[in-house]
Amino acid sequence: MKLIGSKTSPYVRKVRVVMAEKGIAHNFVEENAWSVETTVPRFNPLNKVPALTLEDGESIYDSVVIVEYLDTLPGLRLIPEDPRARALVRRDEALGDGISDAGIAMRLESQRDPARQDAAWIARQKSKVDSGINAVSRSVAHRKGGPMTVGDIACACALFWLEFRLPEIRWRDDPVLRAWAESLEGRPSFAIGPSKRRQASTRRAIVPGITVSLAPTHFARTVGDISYSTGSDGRLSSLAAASRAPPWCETTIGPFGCRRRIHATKAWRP
Ligand SMILES: N[C@@H](CCC(=O)N[C@@H](CS)C(=O)NCC(=O)O)C(=O)O
Repeated sequence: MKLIGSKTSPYVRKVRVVMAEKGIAHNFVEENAWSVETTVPRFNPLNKVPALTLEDGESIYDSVVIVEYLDTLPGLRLIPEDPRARALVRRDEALGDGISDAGIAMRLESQRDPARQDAAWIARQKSKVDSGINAVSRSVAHRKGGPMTVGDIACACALFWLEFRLPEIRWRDDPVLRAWAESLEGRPSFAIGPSKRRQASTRRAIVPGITVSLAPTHFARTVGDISYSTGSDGRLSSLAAASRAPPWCETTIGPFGCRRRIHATKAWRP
């Protein structure tokens, strides 16, 4: 099997976590649906990732369809058989995917030229993200543990994506979500994709002159109290230090794919 996707997509990450949990051997083909040279339409006419090619060459797409298929293969079951329990797990999967949909819509809109941005549209998507996060918290609190499901995986991938791309949405302030997220992050299957745990390995130094190096595919990070993100053109799009405005920072950002540096011009005191 061949999984076509990007390392930063929450939907792709959901599929990768399921594959890791079930021990399904596959090749991961890294592709960016937004690149002019993308090959994704060969596997999904909608030019979206993930897509999965099966042994006979047939492609299936949409993470929901892929995950449902994968769960029929041998290994840990992540979607229950019982119709009601199944519906609740699929609902939570839809919740996680819906948070990702709204978060991505918010981010795409806020990356447009400021004069062309629609603030009402961004606010509408933000309200879906906020109420979605509250619903995840309620679902986790209601279930009080139990086996991990595709619902947990979808919600966790959405929230980790938010932390990666929109770090100002501080869902970890909710103790229920924090404990749940930490228990999932501890699983080897979640070691793939962007996460707080991986940030430590990309950190070079956090000193008054802040220097941060990024893996090529990572263009948003929170390191210590510093949150920053860059657009796909590699230019800095946001930078924040805790509740403090960032005028003390000067940035030198290399071209996309290169090491980027964020350099403070003055000593930074929290
Ligand atoms: N419902 C789809 C959503 C897939 C999706 O939107 N993927 C994004 C990557 S995060 C993408 O490929 N976007 C490209 C585009 O919308 O043109 C799924 O669950 O697979």
